[in-house]
Amino acid sequence: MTDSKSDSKTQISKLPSKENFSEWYHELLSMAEIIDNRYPVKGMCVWFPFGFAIRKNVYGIIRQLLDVDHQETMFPLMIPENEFMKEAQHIKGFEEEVYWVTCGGTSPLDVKLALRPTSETAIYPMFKLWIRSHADLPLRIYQIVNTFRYETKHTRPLIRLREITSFKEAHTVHETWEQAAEQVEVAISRYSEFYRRLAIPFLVSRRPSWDKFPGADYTTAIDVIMPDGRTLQVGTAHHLGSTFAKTYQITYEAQDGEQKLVNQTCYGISERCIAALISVHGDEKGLALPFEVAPVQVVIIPILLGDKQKVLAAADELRQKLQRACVRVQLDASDERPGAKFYKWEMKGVPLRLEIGPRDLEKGVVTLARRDGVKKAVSMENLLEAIANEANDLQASLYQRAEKYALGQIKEVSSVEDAQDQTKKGVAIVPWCGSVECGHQLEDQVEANMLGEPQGQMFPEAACAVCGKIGRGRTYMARQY
Ligand code: 5CA
Ligand code: ZN
Repeated sequence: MTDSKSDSKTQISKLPSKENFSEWYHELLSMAEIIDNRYPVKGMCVWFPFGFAIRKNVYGIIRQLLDVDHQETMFPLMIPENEFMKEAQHIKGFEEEVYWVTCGGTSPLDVKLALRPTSETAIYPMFKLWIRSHADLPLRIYQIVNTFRYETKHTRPLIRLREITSFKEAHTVHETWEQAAEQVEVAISRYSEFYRRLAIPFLVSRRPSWDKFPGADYTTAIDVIMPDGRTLQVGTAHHLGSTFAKTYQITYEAQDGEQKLVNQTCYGISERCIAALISVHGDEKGLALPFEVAPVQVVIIPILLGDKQKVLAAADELRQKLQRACVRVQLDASDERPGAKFYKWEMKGVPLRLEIGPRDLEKGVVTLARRDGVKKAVSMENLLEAIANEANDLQASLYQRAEKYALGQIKEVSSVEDAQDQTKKGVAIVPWCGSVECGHQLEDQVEANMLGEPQGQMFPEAACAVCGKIGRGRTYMARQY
């Protein structure tokens, strides 16, 4: 992973075309040094330092959005079997996915310990102890931890892991069902803001009843359309009602002195958000990162002609100036040719490149190249301002390009046949009466998943694609990751 080694590697191997999305994705993860997939346990991957720096910046945004009114905390990784086995629906949903710790050294454990697949059963027994009265509510906490799921479907780095390393789970407690429902909306709006900051367009839908979180009253989900037209669920918010409150006896003393069951929500995001970031913005040259999350925001490439020392000194002065302004900047003064350097930093998704040569110096300008291809000369004097502006424009341009693609992948259809065609390349919006029976038939006949009812949209009357009943109901359908 020394510079010279990775350079020689990047020069000989070329990134596959994004048309072959799966190959492109896997190659990019290693060429851009995000994830090393060679760890010898299936579904468990290693973050390269560069990938981890992206993660740090991305999760910094999540923290910023939640810290407004949530408290960050940390619960143990292991859950005793008796607590884990209390909530029947939850057990049913997760029992095939749980890793169990059964021994301490050579002695069998009295009580088996589950590695958390998610943390309801670790957190809620403690909520029972923490919550006494209405004055303790609402309670909003979150943690960013690793969780373990023995996934049986095909595993993929960042997308379907057996060790999810970056599981952000929030858990909230409220007096009434309606307050918890409002919290689900708040969660979705925070996630929406999060994905806007990553310049990623997304869909919001209410999952059908058979696909909601085990133990939830309902689940609202955020999905991203990937480059192959399949969707990736990148966040979910669950209304848990009083299901877990009953199981774990979480009650509070209401204003009137009565003991009442609490209402709860939980919502989660994993490193799938980084899979979406990479996949939506990346291109044939590699990663393309929004300024806010790029580990290197600006790279300076000296064009070493003429008085090399003078150019280098000017480039370093520039670097210091940007560093003082808190820009994550790197000066690439290595012996590589400028072309090889461009290639290397484009692969890493660096948003802005500054080229500085003897002629630029004479004119008091630098050449600024944006990762989306826009190139211009900017004066040294206004450089900081220009960087801020170009970072904003790049953000808008990344979003526009992604949105144009996403909109092009979504189509309203009216029949099962058209839904089948459309889900081969993207997302179909299909008239659905809302019945479970028609829902199952749709999934069978279309051979795709129902993401559920689009949120925040109104549709004209149409006939259910299965039973013909007239109504305004719709469902998104897609092939899902
Ligand atoms: N306790 C709730 C809310 S935190 C929960 O576990 N919800 S979940 O099961 O829907 O997971 C939250 C999110 O984690 C999912 O929406 C999905 O984006 C992501 N996720 C789920 N399983 C995996 C996996 N095996 N690998 C990577 N990400 C995953
Ligand atoms: Zn129907």
